Formats: sequence, C-alpha cells, structure tokens
Amino acid sequence: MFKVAFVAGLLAAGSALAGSDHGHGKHSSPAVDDTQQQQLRTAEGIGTVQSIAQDGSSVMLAHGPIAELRWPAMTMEMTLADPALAERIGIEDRVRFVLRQTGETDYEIVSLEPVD
Ligand SMILES: [Cu+2]
Repeated sequence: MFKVAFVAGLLAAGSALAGSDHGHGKHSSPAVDDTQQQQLRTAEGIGTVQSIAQDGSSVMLAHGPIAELRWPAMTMEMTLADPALAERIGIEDRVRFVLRQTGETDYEIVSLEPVD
C-alpha cells in the first residue's frame, strides 16, 4: 500500500521597497527604514553646474529628476570620484553626469562632461 503526500509550499515574497527617499548627501530627508537591501548601482543625470569646490572634491549641481533613483529635480552638492572630473567643466555649464552608489544613500560622480 502506498501513500503519497503532496506538500504545497507557499513562497512569501515580501520585499516591498518603500522607496521615495532622496537621502543622499546633504539633503534633509526623513529617516527611512534602512532594512531594505539595495544593490549598488549607477544612474545618469543632467544638470547645470552652480559651483565647483576649489579642491575638485565636489560640485554644486542643479540637477533634473533622476527617475532611476526616484530623485526629484534639485540643487545639491555632489562628491566627485576624481578631482580631475572638475577640470572639464565650468560654472553654468550644462553637464551630463553618471553617479555611482557608494553607500545606502551615498553617491559620487564618476563621469562628468559638458553637453549642449
Ligand atoms: Cu539631489
């Protein structure tokens, strides 16, 4: 006599990302639950250079919305991965930049070039 038991398993996939935070850098943003696991990623954006740190460590950018990161348009300081990036751009330049995530809410610019 045979008895076969069928076991049905339910996979509970409960990973809803509550992601409307824009908590990178100097922006004040409400603390968001940081238990979510984010993969380090890159994203591209367009902005206008407002100022450049003398040591080339950062630039102040008025950037447009970055949908991939759910960032609204805003003016903010962004760290440059390499001070040499600042040499190619000037104040008031319209630029295309690529961000690389360096921490949960931290990003740095790894590519920066003028566009028209
Ligand atoms: Cu921003």
